[in-house]
Amino acid sequence: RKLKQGLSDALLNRDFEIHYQPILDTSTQKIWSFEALLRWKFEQQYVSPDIFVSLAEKSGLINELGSWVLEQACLEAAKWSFEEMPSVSVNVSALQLYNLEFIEQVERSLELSQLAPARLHLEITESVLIKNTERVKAQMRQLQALGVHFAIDDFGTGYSSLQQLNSLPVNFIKIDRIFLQQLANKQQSIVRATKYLAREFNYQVIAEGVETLEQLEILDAIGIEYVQGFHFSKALPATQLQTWYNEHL
Ligand code: G
Ligand code: G
Ligand code: MN
Ligand code: NA
Repeated sequence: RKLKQGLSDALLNRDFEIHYQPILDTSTQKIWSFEALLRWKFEQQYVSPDIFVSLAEKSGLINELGSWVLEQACLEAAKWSFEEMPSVSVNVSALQLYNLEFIEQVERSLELSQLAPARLHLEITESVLIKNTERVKAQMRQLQALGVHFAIDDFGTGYSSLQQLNSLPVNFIKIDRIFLQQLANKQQSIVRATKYLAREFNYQVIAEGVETLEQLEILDAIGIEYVQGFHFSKALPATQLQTWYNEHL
């Protein structure tokens, strides 16, 4: 209960920070996107987003929180001056997509920030498509018509992923990092199969959780387009992105 009150207060005071983790283009090794990852400190300690995001979902705060993240991430991304013009990848909870105001929230963030819509990528999980499937897909198509891109996050860990694969209104598939742990044992079949299916259905693939050069080389050989992970960088405060960029790229 204390945590919930803290979260509610933090929302009033906009007492959150967004950190950004780079996603690179495998073939050029240049920056392609930054994933926005929310950070919240409660009583001097960082609380894991897994915990406070699900708390926000249960207590009805997720729309306000999600809307703030979206707006803030667009505003920050619009100020970036890296030559590649990276996109910003924002995690969106299923409950946000079920909200009828979601499209307006996205439009408002784009307008306010003047960010090119194609530079906004929304990461959703497969669970989004369990409920209200047709309405949610229609909403996603409407946003795609504006130029916004979608990625399926944590791919392979949810339900019915393969069955739905050919009808998802998404541009990218993000392979969950659990499948990268097996790369080292040379058991690459899940990543290879995902890449194969993605090619059939015209999706590009992002691998998250890349921690070693060996993993990177295997993913490159398989033809995975984009890579993210501690091998490159953890999520960094917005103020440290330029320094990281200057030192690493
Ligand atoms: O950095 P990491 O511990 O930051 O993130 C843990 C989990 O929290 C991930 O699954 C990530 O998708 C989720 N998460 C981080 N930021 C956000 C956010 O702004 N919105 C939502 N819905 N989830 C987020
Ligand atoms: O579910 P989502 O993809 O949104 O989660 C992002 C989460 O993955 C964040 O908690 C982030 O800190 C974490 N993460 C990013 N790169 C790596 C990595 O290379 N290794 C591990 N173990 N976690 C990572
Ligand atoms: Mn994500
Ligand atoms: Na993920």
